[in-house]
Amino acid sequence: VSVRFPDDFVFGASTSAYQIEGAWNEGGRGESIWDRFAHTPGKVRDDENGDIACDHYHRWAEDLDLVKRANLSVYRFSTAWPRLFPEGRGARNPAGFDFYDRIVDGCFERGIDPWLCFYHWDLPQVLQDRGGWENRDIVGWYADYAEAVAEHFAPRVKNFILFNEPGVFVELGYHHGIHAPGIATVTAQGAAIHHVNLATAEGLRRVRAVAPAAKIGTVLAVTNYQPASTSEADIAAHALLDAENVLAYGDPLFLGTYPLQLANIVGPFIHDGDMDCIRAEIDFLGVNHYSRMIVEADESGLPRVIDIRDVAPASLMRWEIWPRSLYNVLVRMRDRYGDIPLYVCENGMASINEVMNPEGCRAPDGSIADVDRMTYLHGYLSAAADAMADGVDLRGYMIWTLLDNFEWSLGYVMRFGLIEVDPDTKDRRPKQSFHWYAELAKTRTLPPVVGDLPAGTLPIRPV
Ligand code: IFM
Repeated sequence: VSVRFPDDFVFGASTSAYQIEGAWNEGGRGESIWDRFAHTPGKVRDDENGDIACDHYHRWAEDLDLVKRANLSVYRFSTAWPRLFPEGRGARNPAGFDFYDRIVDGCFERGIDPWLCFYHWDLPQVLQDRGGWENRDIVGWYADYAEAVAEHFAPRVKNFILFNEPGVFVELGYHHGIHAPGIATVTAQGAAIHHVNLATAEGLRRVRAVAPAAKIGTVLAVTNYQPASTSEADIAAHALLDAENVLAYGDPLFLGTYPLQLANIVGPFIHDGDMDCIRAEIDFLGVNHYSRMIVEADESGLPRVIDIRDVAPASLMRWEIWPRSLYNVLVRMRDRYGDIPLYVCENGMASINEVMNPEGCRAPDGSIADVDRMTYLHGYLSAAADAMADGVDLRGYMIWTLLDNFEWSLGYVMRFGLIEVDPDTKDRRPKQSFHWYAELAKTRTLPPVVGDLPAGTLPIRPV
């Protein structure tokens, strides 16, 4: 039975500034924590960085042409805070505003709806020098920034996103130290969690005031964590990881509470009155989802994700490919937080074949025949349709991502794009999944996946 999405369901693509723009020191842009981190030897795989990335800063028109060619009605991008406010606060950088004006106007010229995300991890370094997300003052710094951006781009931009995946930048950047700014303490983790949540609520109020007609949402990374066993230790470890990564942000936003597991971590940073103003009446919730993760307790009882690469289908990220997990998280968000409109704001995969078997997945015309990605997308989109059939108010799907790009501490080896980017010339070449996704966006019906998975690929389990 073919799966058909409703006429008002939107298909789009998501990107983020640091991962594609490049031009890190052009056009008056200030330094971000990702510039500093990536320029520090040993922090990023092969010491790669986003200095040039996909050179989207110069090639943006070509990229928007590709979005149009893919029949997408939505382009989700993020503004780089240090490109707009090189000092983090105070003086604006007119060239930065001009750049995003070109993106927004360029979208309209092509019949694309631009969705603007204020924060996809590239904090101005000057603000990190003052403590970054550990400093409670960041609530005001962020709200001032988001308000200024919203004021400039509304009413042209009709959909704003407050944060992309706070759980990921806090956990990896302030708790485990493997992302910028590279801090690894529980104190930093607790402070950052609470300040991001206060910033979400305050940001919403301030953006709402200057863009009353806009839809304002935020985006959470919602992994489908499952305990490895019914042992008390595994269940507790699972609950802690789920609390740190998912509920730490969803619960304050929708319920005005923190999960019990975080009481000692976040508690010290909560001031009187905070919990009365931490809820935010957002208009939609973005769900970024890639995978299920099975969690066990390590020797000290702390959560550890089991590496399933050798026993289950997985992407190059070692993330399990199990489409049912998307159904699970969409239903969970609805059941826990109520009937708010949902959008999948990221979903996609880094192909093993493209890196380990590059010649084996080239079509005769030289393009990448990414049957694994199309199979992945077919499975996850079918799961999304199942969730809708079960009453989840899912309004759209934005793939991660348009272009092969800078995958943070893993550099350029993880290729999530619908479009291959030549590492030297930066020339763009659509993969077969690009055409597959364009067909879906045009017909709203899931196209069949034609072609065989390269030999040796573990089969993707059905939903
Ligand atoms: O590339 C990232 C993106 O920046 C945030 N969500 C997950 C993607 C893949 O890891």
